[in-house]
Amino acid sequence: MSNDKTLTKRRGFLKASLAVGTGVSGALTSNSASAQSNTFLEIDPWTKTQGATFVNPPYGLPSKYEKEVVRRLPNPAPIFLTASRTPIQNLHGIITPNGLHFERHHAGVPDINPDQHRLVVHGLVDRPMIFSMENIMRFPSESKIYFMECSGNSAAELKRSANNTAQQIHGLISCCEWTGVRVSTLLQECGIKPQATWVLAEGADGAAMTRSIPLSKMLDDAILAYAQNGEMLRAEQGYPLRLFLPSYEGNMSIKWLRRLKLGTEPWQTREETSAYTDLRENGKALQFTFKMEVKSVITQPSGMMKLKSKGFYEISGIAWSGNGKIRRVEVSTDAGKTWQEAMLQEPVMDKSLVRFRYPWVWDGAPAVLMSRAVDTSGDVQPTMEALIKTKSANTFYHNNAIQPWQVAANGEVTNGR
Ligand SMILES: Nc1nc2c(c(=O)[nH]1)N[C@H]1C(S)=C(S)[C@@H](COP(=O)(O)O)O[C@H]1N2
Ligand SMILES: [Mo]
Repeated sequence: MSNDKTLTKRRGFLKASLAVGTGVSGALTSNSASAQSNTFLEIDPWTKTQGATFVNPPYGLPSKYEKEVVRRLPNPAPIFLTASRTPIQNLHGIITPNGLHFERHHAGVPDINPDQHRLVVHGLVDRPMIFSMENIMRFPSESKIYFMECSGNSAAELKRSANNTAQQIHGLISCCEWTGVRVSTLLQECGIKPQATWVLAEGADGAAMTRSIPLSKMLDDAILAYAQNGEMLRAEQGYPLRLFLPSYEGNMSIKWLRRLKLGTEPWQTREETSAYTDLRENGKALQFTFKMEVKSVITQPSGMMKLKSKGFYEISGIAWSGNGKIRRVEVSTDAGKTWQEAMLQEPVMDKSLVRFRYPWVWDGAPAVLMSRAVDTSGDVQPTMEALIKTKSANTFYHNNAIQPWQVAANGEVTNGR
């Protein structure tokens, strides 16, 4: 179904809710009623005086009424506090504000003075080099909007242990405009030896996080990023320099990047042997499953929210795929029996989050809401049952299954079965 048709359908929905006097039209009626009794036009105290000037510190903060919109730990909280999650259910559009970008670090956040930071490029290159931040920032740059997802995102939902928010289940996903230098630009400066096929990337944190990356990916779209959403990286995102590998599992986008080494095969580091592998039924583990697969999640309404009354709701959420663009998102309000096409917010970009919207009139009966994304490669987001069947019951990383949200008759929304 085209977006035009979806629009026509949406108008139909609004008409329907007007006819029964609920939802949006209900809200509009109550406003005009107060206008008639003249209370609506009364002048509020904050309109009668001069407002405060520069109440915020020079670097501004969100409104004090938004203080609940923060990064949070998963529920139940783990023993080691190693990740905080993005409040996806409170965000609009596709961009994650810098203060809300999820964090995942294996040995805390190092304090690095950019004047002292160095990036070493060595191994199978013609000219091994050491770059300062000043050197790196003199190269031609680019800015691109990309999602990043931890491959452990949504893992807890494979067991469905607790009633949780979208943030606690799926909050290891963010999307920013990343600015930096193409890795290919820097590697060309050093000269790539013809035998080179793999690159080792190492971080300067206490974990010295290290991963092997195919040279072809490094020469394709990899960025040495120093800025996110218009400002220099946040310390927790890898200040002053991180590797950014669009569409690959977040783990490979090495933060606090200090070293690139070119070689002929993967180095079999800790993070590609003991972790970040996909255990199959036969006890063998798949290595190097780099790409994050096609996925979507409804963020409004979602877990632990409550629908206050019957009537119109805009179902809205985010979709993404490591294969490229999202082609279509379908929404079901009857537990997957029937599916309708959602509207995709333009621009629909490669390896970026996409916002989808679908108009819904809730009749007050229990309902199950689901979204299913399809990407331009033709991949379709699987159900949890299908995912476990094709992958394994041992699956932990790379859970891209459909998330059902149950709406109870009292309006409570849960992920629980
Ligand atoms: N040096 C270093 N890089 C790292 C990590 C780390 O612990 N140390 N964590 C990785 C993991 S598992 C993920 S999911 C992403 C998270 O990036 P973020 O904290 O900016 O969201 O960084 C990756 N890069
Ligand atoms: Mo991760």
